[in-house]
Amino acid sequence: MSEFEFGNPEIIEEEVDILIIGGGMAACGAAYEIGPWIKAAESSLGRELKVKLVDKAALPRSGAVAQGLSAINTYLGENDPADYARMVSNDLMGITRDDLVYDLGRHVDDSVHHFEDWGLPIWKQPGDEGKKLVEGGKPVRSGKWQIMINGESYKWIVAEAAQKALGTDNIQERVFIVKLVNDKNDPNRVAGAVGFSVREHKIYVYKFKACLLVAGGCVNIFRPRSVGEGTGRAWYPVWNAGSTYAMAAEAGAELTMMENRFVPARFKDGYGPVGAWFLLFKSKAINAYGEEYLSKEGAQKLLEPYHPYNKAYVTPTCLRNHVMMDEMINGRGPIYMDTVTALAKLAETMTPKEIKHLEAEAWEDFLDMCIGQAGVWAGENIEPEKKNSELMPTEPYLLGSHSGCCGIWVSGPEDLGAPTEETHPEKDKIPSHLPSGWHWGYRSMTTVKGLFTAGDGVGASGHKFSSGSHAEGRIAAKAMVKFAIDNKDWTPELDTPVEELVEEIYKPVRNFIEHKDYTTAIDINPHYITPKMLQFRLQKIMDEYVAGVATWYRTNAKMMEVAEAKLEMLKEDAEKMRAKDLHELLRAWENYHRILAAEAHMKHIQFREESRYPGFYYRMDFNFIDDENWKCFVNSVYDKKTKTWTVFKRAHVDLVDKTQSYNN
Ligand code: SFD
Ligand code: AMP
Repeated sequence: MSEFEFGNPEIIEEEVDILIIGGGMAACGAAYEIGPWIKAAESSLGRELKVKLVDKAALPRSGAVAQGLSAINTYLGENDPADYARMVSNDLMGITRDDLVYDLGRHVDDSVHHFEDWGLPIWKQPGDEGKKLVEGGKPVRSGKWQIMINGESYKWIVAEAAQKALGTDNIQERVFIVKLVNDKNDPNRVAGAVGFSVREHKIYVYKFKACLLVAGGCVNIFRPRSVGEGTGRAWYPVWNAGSTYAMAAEAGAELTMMENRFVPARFKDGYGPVGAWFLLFKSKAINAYGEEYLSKEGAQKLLEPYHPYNKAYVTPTCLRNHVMMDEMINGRGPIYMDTVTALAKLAETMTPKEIKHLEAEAWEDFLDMCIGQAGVWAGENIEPEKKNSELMPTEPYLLGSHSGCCGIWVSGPEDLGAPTEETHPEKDKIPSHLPSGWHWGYRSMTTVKGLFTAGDGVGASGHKFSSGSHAEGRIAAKAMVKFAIDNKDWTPELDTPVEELVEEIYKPVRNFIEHKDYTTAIDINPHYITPKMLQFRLQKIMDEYVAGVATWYRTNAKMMEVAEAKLEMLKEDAEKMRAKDLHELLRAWENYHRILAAEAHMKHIQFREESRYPGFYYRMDFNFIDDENWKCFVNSVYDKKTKTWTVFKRAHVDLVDKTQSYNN
């Protein structure tokens, strides 16, 4: 018997000025920045600003930072934001928005200073312990951009500041937003959002002037390496279900670079991140024969064709994978992180006490952010100072904040982006849609009026990480407050009646109630499919045809034709997903979002007839980089009425001079 048999959901309607969808790093940044405006807006509005933050989980442990982190990957310190823009561009193979990246680079440190003020322990150099960053305390840098933290409680700390700024009454936890609703009088504007409680029988209908959609990236559209007993393990969080991309697309927002994905090299089976090992412990990856494959002559040959994108000191992330995969495919695997040599080398100049501390740090790196990896070490009797650990490229993830750049096309800062003779000697060649850079509206606003995004939502940038996502949330928040004040006399009207929206959300419930008695086995029914089974089908299609691990990340036009046909059938069957309880309703809607995000990913890969990111994916029918035709953004717009995608090119321009040599 299902709990849904006891009646229809209660409907709660609320009108606010600003709705924040998500409770992760970007959302917390936005909440922190908006908080003081609740009262301050009174002078221009004649009343308080109404703001609501809705998160599908609980703020202190939601989003990608839920488990904590052991490093802040973006802290500029003494570095130049222009150099940061160069690094991001180089790592993402030349196609990024310099205006967005530079703008973030010049603002991100302020968020980190706040984290420290709020209580986040940031490692300091000997002699500077107890001295804050703003007081000149020198952080322990693992790399040029990264600093080390004791970050198990990172999200708690950041969430607490957000709660304090916004007020807990303005935060609604455990509400999953299903879709945005366009405005009745202007289809290119958002007016509302609908969702449901994952704990109670309640549907929430929000109306607003502006909305920040920051529901993270997309995980689990590809069959993960962890199956069977390991199902549910992933590197990026499985609760990032593509909601940002899917809801934005359905509302009509232009997406960008959805072909991009991140395939991280990770510690095998536990998905432990590698950054601290490579950067802090100075460890090397080796093949089965003990060779440092990345510095072999063969590797240099492999990388030669990509020279324009391999001119920085650090080989781009995808190209590092490219070399690693070549080793594995050609029988020189397994690949190992040589923890033994790295720790021994560091220990050479240490006292026994310092060595013990070092070994503890090796464990803490995982205990702070990826406990499962510490579990694998314990379970497999791995002591990193005695035994090396295997590395493996994972299944693909869609994200815009880490080492990937898919997402939504947003308006950039006003004061950057208009190319001048100085920033761009070939100014005349800049296409006409860029006369004033990429600024067409309020900062961080998408191409849909009133819809803003940040963090994983913003495409064509990347390498923002936790700190950058927080800073981007703050940047968007300022613009949204301005937008809400500028539009104070505008009243949102939903283009769809509330009853229709409620019926749509509860369709999986109706599917279940109507057909459940047809069978004696609750999961087997010709009239419905469980969300779990549907997810397996999506993962199989993407894995086998759209360059998942099954084909070593390789695909071609013909394979994607098959994928397209299968996805069409999957979408038909998705209409028949069942929800026997609120948990399955959540899973059903996450799947709808995943399917749309997956479809966008595939459409973009189909469109881009080259292999821009070797090591992330290969179009085997165009297995090269073609700058002449494809050094451009690939953008797309989804039409929710016809359910079709229009994919197109947008010109790319370097606003920061990339010809300078730099050392990242
Ligand atoms: O080690 C809905 N990240 C790292 N960043 C760093 O700075 N240092 C590191 O060390 C990093 N590493 C790392 C990282 C992430 C993970 C998982 C691991 C290791 C294991 C990356 C950052 O965490 C990441 O860049 C930011 O968190 C991105 O921020 P944002 O705000 O874009 O996404 P989010 O934090 O995941 O938040 C999403 C929120 O949305 C909610 N949500 N709410 C309502 N309705 C819906 N439909 C919703 N769908 C989602 C979620 O609950 C959440 O609150 S390392 O690998 O390099
Ligand atoms: P990861 O742990 O792989 O998510 O990486 C954390 C940070 O370290 C990111 O800023 C990465 O770009 C960087 N990083 C990871 N591996 C390497 C490497 N081999 N060389 C240089 N930077 C790296």
